Amino acid sequence: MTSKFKSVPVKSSEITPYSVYLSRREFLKAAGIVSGSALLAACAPSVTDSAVPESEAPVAASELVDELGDPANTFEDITNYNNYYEFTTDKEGVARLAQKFTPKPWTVEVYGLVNKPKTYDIEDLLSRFTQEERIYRLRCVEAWSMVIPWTGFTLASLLKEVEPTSAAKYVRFETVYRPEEMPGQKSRFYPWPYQEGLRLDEAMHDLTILATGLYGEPMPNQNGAPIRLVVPWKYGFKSIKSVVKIELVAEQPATLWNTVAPNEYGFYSNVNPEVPHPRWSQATERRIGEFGRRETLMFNGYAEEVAHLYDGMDLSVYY
Ligand SMILES: Nc1nc2c(c(=O)[nH]1)N[C@H]1C(S)=C(S)[C@@H](COP(=O)(O)O)O[C@H]1N2
Ligand SMILES: [Mo]
Repeated sequence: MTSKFKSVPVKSSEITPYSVYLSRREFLKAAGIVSGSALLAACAPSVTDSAVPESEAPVAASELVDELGDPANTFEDITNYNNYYEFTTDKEGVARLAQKFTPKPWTVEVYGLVNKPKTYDIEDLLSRFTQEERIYRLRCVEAWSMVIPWTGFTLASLLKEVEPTSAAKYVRFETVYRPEEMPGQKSRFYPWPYQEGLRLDEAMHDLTILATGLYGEPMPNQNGAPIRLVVPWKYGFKSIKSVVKIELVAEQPATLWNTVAPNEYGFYSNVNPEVPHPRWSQATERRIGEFGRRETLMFNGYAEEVAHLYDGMDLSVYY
């Protein structure tokens, strides 16, 4: 089964807090039906239907899988295997180093080619914009991936509020610069602060969100607290963490990875199994928590929604 389900937004009232989620899982375990993540897949045969009250099992299962039927990674995996070079390049060391980071108070400045520039407090963003759950695949350029149940809101809803002018063609994002809290920012290898960018139509796409949490919890520090970009059809490095500035600009902005290694990390960086990284293949990936490898999907499985954005572009060149 392929795209029977869409990654449609859900009402915030339908979001399962992590605690409730856990107790449901415990319930399912007690009922003897959680013996492995495969059983949570929507496609799994429903041999246990009779043993499980209808209000429990199908709801829990549907909240835990993406639209392809792949189960979400565990909270444990998502929060202990991270790329966040401001802390360390050791993926398993980010969680500990990020504990000291203070995500509050926090403001996000939205400015540049807009009619109504505005600086938002994080509380503002949380109350003003409907928080939805989005279960997305995240595909790192290093060829590993996870499925993550984010909460957040569309970047489009924020951009509409500030009214980009007709001169605005791109959006530039910047991560906080706090070397005293982020030891990796003392490294002179990288041009801090981390920057990223999107074309305006990519930024306005409904799949593009500003995520404020995961598993119904506020965003963990190691995942980019208190607010980070998530662009699910692009390699993970485009999904910039701990954003403090969003600037509407006329020209394609510089990005950290494109500046450091332009031949390895393009501006677009759409997931594409057919275009290898100069140093490794992108044809397959390792899903964290699984054995073996899976085929990488064009646009990370979101082609139906986003391929039209790149009509006329030579996708074998625009890495
Ligand atoms: N500011 C900042 N954002 C960042 C990164 C980073 O090092 N710094 N790493 C990127 C990369 S390479 C990936 S794969 C994802 C990882 O997100 P996760 O740790 O929440 O899974 O964050 C991206 N955003
Ligand atoms: Mo990545």
